[in-house]
Amino acid sequence: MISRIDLRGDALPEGPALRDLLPRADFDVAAALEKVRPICEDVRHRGDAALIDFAERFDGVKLEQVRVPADALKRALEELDPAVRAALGESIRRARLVHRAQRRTTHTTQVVPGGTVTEKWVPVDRVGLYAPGGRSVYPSSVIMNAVPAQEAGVPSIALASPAQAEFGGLPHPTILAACALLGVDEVYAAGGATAVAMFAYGTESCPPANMVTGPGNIWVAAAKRHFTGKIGIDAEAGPTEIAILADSTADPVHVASDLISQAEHDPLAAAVLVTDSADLADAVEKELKPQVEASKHVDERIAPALAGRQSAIVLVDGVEEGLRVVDAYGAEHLEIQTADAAAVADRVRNAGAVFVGPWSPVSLGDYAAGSNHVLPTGGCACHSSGLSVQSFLRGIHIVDYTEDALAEVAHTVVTLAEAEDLPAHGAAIKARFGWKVPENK
Ligand code: HSO
Ligand code: ZN
Repeated sequence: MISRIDLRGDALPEGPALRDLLPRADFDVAAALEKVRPICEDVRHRGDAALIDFAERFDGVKLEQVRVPADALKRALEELDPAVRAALGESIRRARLVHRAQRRTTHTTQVVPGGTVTEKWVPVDRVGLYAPGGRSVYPSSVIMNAVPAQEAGVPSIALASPAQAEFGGLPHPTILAACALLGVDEVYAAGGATAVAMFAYGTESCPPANMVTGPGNIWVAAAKRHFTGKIGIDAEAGPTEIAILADSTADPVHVASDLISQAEHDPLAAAVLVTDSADLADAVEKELKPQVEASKHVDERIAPALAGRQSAIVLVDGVEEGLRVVDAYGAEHLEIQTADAAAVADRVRNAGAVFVGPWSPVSLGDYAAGSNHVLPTGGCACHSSGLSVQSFLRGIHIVDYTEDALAEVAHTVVTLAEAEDLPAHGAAIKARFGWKVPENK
């Protein structure tokens, strides 16, 4: 059901060599790029007409318009199961608490008397959020994208999600209801690469956005890569990953259920247990079987995800070695289920999010911890963070020097300009002081 990698005994190799020993899904965005390019070009040239044609081809529904009418959003919220509405409300409330605390404040540094640099944080003007359809209809992801954008103060927020034939060409009603709850009223029925292209280029009905965020399949990731440099993106989200660093104190029932919880997303989802306890490894493996059998999405997702080359139980000599392994792996989600879990978690350097101890499972973070669940996958946690208020802000430096403050540093600028053979840079300083470098006072 799940393979084993035994790294006990010999010393662990360093960084990239260690990473090569660890399991990971193939997720070939480059190959998908070729297919995505003509789709993006078509949206660029034919706008809404292309979106309507692609919805017919990919989603099997003939749209009259791509923009979702306001009354459809209102109706979706009215018809939403009250229990789901309350749960979404609580999820939003917690996410707001955490994301509001991430807001940045303007800060001014006085470098010298009369010379200041102010760092001002400005939200991007317009953001396009993407919510997948098909296998993954996740209103929780609408929350995880919209809340940080809203808390960052983005003035214009739109959302796209695939047209669903069974709902008359509208996106899934729970996605619409989540939008209505969040106050996101600009919604489009567009899916995959076509939605990213719609936001990147703009169409007759959708003004272009500066940035696109949100999870999606390989086509969404490829479209984001296609537009990198033209618009901002969050990350090329790949299949979900959970890594668990556990010792003999961990409960195998919890460990198995948490591995399965993320395997439930995708046949390419990764579930990795890193442990120094062979007994725990055996117990988890034993526990997986009945739990998998009792699960819902076994054949299409859970069983292939656990059996795939991206999932494994990795045996190590101790928690210290385990820490090195999980740092080399850089998981999207990392659970620490060891004695003194908080101290171990504190030492983690590479992970999208860390879940500490037996009462902080990943599925809590997926829905209602207050943390964000849009996190770096595929080892990108080694250089990137998950979605946050910061993702939607730009820090602008405002440089304000007086004549005296400039005179004081003129020599430094001129010297460096000459060292770089850029004398016009130095001249722009001298021009202000009678074409000479002012004497230092
Ligand atoms: N675990 C997914 C997010 C999600 N889970 C949405 C449930 N719904 C990636 O972080
Ligand atoms: Zn999940």
